[in-house]
Amino acid sequence: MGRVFSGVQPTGNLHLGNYLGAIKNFVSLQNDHECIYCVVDMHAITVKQDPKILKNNILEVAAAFVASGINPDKSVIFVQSQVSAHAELAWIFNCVARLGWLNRMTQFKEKAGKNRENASAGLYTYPVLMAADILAYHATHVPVGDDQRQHLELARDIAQKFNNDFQVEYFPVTEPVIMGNATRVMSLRDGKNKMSKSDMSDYSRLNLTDSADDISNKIRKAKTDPLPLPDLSCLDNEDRFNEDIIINRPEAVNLLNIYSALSNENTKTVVSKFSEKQFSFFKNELNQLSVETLSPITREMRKLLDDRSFLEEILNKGRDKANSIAEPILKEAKEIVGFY
Ligand code: AQP
Repeated sequence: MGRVFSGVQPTGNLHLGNYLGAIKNFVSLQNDHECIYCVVDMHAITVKQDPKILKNNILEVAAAFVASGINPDKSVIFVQSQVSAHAELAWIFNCVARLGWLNRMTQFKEKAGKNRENASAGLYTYPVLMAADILAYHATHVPVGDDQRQHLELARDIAQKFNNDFQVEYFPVTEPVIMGNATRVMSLRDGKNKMSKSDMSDYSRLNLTDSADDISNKIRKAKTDPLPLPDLSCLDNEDRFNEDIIINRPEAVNLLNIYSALSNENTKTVVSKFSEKQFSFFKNELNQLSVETLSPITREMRKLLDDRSFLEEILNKGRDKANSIAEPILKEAKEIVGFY
């Protein structure tokens, strides 16, 4: 595997979905790859942010990276807006990407909602900036949650069209790395909706800043259905949840997937462990496991946020390293385009 790049937006309320779908995988990849992890603040301002809160949220994402186990001596950790190659390459890619491609992006449609005319132009071109983030480092692999799959396909299209338009083999075609049993963690209040930072209900998600009591309350109140936990007949030939249970018991599937991702046990093992048990029993076990996993991260994040100078040092070092990789790539891209 080549170079790994990924990012997290500093939009507050970092949650279990961000951890299991992305950050946990960032940690495991760093052992045998060159990894670059970014706090994508330029993406964050595609929707309105309070400047003071944004500043804090940037450090909070950096703290979450380090507290989760990303080693700043091994991996590059930096803030997107501090490396100008992202914005510069995004402009070139804005002239490569086609409007028709952007019109198909479902995340824009979801986030812009009915008030589309009022959405920022930045929200519309968000996936183009994401392509620039990745390709400014010639990254070949991008660990993300399942919701980012379509954006990564667009990054591939942009790389291919750039190469075709200018008759070069310059930008690599990036592979998404969507791994683990929680590639799409769903809301604790509604198993059909993604767990998300912007959900109005704090009970919909486990935040990385939650106390053990918060976690217990949220898991106790998590939506379930009246049946006991399913037996092994809910799995298909490949030991994955079958269509029927995914459609009819999304909350049970979600909680079992979360347990499986936290315990690093496969779906079959987890389903047999809780087969036909009551949710009250299962929720106690899930609570214990969630607290065991999240509390040390929360504690470490608090410690890091109390000594901001340590985090700032990591981000400064990361910015310089990121610049040293991206600058020559941007320079060559400009030459290919014909800039003087
Ligand atoms: N529910 C999720 N399950 C699995 N992975 C998830 N990710 C986000 N939500 C889930 C992954 O986390 C990484 C960072 O996400 P992001 O901060 O860049 O933006 P997002 O995907 O828009 O996150 P949210 O929480 O859903 O925020 P809002 O509410 O603002 O839309 C990405 O790799 C993402 O796939």
